[in-house]
Amino acid sequence: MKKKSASLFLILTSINLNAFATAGVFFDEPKNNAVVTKTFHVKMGVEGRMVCPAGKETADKTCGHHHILIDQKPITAGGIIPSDVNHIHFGKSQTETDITLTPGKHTLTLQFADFAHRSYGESLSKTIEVTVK
Ligand SMILES: [Cu+2]
Repeated sequence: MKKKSASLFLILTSINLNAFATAGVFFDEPKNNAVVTKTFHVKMGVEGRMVCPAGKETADKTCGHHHILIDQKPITAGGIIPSDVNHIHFGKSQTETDITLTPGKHTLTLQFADFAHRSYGESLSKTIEVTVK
């Protein structure tokens, strides 16, 4: 009997660790180092977390929304994401958008944050580089 509960505990623990380990955000489109036109389509993805609208208070830390930071670093966990031309919020749960940039190299950082736009930190961010023709 005792052995049985120990193995059940191990199974539950590994399930929890797996859920934690797979959480992350990614760009479906464009790919890293892609060459893009001045206006290009972006598809945002998240694994192990849920996309929820901003402004609706929830204690659920698996809930959040996407942000695209242009030529910026990820925001430290807990930091509020500014709202300006280089910090775009997708508070209506959007997962796709079009972005227009000037020619040359740019970085795009996808940053996940909670209902109050507080960053979930670098572990829930992803940075890629694109070259605009
Ligand atoms: Cu936001």
